[in-house]
Amino acid sequence: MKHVIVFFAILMSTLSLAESPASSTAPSTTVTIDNFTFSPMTIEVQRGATIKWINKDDIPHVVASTAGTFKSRAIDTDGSFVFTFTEPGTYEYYCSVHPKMTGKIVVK
Ligand SMILES: [Cu+2]
Repeated sequence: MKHVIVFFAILMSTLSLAESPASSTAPSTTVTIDNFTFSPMTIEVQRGATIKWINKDDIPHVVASTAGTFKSRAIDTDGSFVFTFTEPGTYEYYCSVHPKMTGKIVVK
C-alpha cells in the first residue's frame, strides 16, 4: 500500500509540472468535483473561456449540460473534462450519474 501512495505522489507531481505552462497561457477556470458537489456551483466567465472540471471524489462523475450542449464521459478520480464556451448564455449542467449534483456556467 505504501508503494502505491509513493507512486501516486510521483505521478501527481509530474502531472502538475506538465500542466503549469498551459494554465498560465490560456484563460481557464477550474471547477472541482468533490463530495458530490461542483465547486464553485455557479461560475461567471468571459466568452471564450475554457472550464476544466476535475474529479476529486473516489467515484466517477459525468458533467452533462441540461440542454445537451456538452457532455463528458465518466470522469474517474483525478480525471478531468474541459469545454470552451464560445457563445454567451447560461449553461446549466448536472451529473448524469447523480442528477442531484447541479452547477451553472454563466458566459458573458
Ligand atoms: Cu456524479
